[in-house]
Amino acid sequence: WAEPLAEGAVILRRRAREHAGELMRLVEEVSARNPFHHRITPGGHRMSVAMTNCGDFGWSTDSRGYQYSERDNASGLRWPAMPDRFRQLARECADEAGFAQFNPDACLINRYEPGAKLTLHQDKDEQDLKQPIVSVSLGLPAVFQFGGFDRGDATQRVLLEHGDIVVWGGPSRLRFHGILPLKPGIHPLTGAFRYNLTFRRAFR
Ligand code: MD3
Ligand code: FE
Repeated sequence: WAEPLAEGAVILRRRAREHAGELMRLVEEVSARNPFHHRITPGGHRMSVAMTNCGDFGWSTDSRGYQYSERDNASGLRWPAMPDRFRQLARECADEAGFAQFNPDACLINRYEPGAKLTLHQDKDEQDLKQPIVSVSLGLPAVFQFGGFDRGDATQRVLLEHGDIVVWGGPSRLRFHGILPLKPGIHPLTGAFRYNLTFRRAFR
């Protein structure tokens, strides 16, 4: 069932649960070709979240900054194609949330180990900020922080659990958000990890 979180943000609780096995198998296929990697922020910090991508473009960060690129700088290889099942699920969920014709060209895959976190940030490296982002959470639960339009604004906390899908669009697209340090645990499908897939339209 769809619950609004804020204007433009809809949570589809457990929406991906029945697809989780297949999604994780595809995550394994992608990461077998372009392994998860702890990238370095422009400020010189190693990210606690390990990342890979699939699709025409992938998001990454290095000393030069944040960017979408056709190749993985770490390996020099192109990103693996976005599996049809990924694209189809992202599109269905965007439709359910009221964003028609979503056609992602990038899928960032984040892997969280115990203690891994994402500090409050905005996603604004995409060309058309009218396009939503669809996020799929798999494995261990995490506390998501959802803020306002300024870094210092109050934040709400939302638990994101295995199979939860959130569609972020409209005015919510530019809200600050982050993930608190992951609590250790064991999930039957993903073991000691949490995975998050974000489907994006990087370029018009
Ligand atoms: C709200 N990922 O990859 S997913 C990210 O769980 C990111 O890995 C988190 O933030 C994760 O950039 C959170 C939920 C999410 C994704 C994108 C958003 C929330 C968002 C974009 C705008 C507003
Ligand atoms: Fe983000």
